[in-house]
Amino acid sequence: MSATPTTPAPKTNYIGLSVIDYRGGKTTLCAGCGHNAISERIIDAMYEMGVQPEYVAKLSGIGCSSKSPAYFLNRAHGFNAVHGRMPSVATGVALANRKLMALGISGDGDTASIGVGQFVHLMRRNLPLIYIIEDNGVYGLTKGQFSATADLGAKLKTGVINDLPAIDTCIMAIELGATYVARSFSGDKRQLLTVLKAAIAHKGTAMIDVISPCVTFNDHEGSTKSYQYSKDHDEPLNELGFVPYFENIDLDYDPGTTTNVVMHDGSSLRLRKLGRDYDPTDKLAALRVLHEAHEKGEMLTGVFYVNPEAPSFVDLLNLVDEPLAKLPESQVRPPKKALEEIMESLR
Ligand SMILES: Cc1ncc(C[n+]2csc(CCOP(=O)(O)OP(=O)(O)O)c2C)c(N)n1
Ligand code: SF4
Ligand SMILES: [Mg+2]
Repeated sequence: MSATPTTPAPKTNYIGLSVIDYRGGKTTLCAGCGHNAISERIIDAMYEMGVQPEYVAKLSGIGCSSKSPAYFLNRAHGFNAVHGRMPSVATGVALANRKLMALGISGDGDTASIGVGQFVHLMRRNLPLIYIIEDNGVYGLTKGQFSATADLGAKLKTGVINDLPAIDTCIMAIELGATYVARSFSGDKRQLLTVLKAAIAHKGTAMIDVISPCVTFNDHEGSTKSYQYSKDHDEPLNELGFVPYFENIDLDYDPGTTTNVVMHDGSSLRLRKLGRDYDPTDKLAALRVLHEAHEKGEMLTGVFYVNPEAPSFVDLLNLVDEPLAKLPESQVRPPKKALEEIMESLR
């Protein structure tokens, strides 16, 4: 009698889930859009880090990029907000339920054009939030106009030249107070995955600008956000390695060539030097390398700045551990007597 063939059990992660548990709906974005590759890496990072999908809140604005949370983590919470206004919704979510991991997905238009005011104030607060910009230099959803991250001199398919300097969202985020700031490329699987895993281990604002080519409107010659241009100009600042806290593998590293940053949850982010001496905890050095890269025309990628010790907005507000959303009315509403006293004091 022949044995009945059995299907091998799916591989599972640290919390016993398979990668299927992290997937989302079928993408409706263009085939080859960089945003799809970022969704894939988010799925991989959440799976490898053993994040419980039901404890993630996906927040976004408007744009092709902001649609993409529908294509990963089906089991998570989701809120597709108004164009450029995701930061205020994310702030509400992160404060109302600090047990959720807040994951914001935005576009370069959503962040650096219409949303720049909200972005600026979000970065000042060090809210526990992973903020990803899927950066293609154009408004993909409305047919490819330049956004504020488009480089000076970049050319549209129609021949229109961008005559304004670009906003560098990493420089802004570092300057304003974000405590984990990185840039990556949707075409660099390994680097992007590591950047995302370390962001998951970080406790304040992790701002990641991911160059993500728009194959339909900004992938031609003359574009500085195309696949070819990004491949030709990608200059990694450091080679990244990451050891999550639950693996507890004491991999050897040479402190002469590698900087080890212990993240808040005990994970290790290892940054191996590539040619230059660089301290990722030095804010001024981070700003300097980014400005220098602009002068040289390099697309510098890697983790530029990390400060795992800074108090987060939740620490600053001294919030209770219990999610505010779950506290009974008796605990969130001042008693009648307190209100009467306030009224009395205003007489
Ligand atoms: C208040 C408001 N203004 C303008 C629009 C039109 N609009 C929709 S998406 C978008 C730009 C999206 O660009 P980006 O954030 O870079 O996302 P991408 O589509 O490139 O991923 C604009 C201007 C809108 N939806 N709401
Ligand atoms: S229009 Fe551009 S950004 Fe939008 S889905 Fe297509 S390739 Fe992606
Ligand atoms: Mg865009």
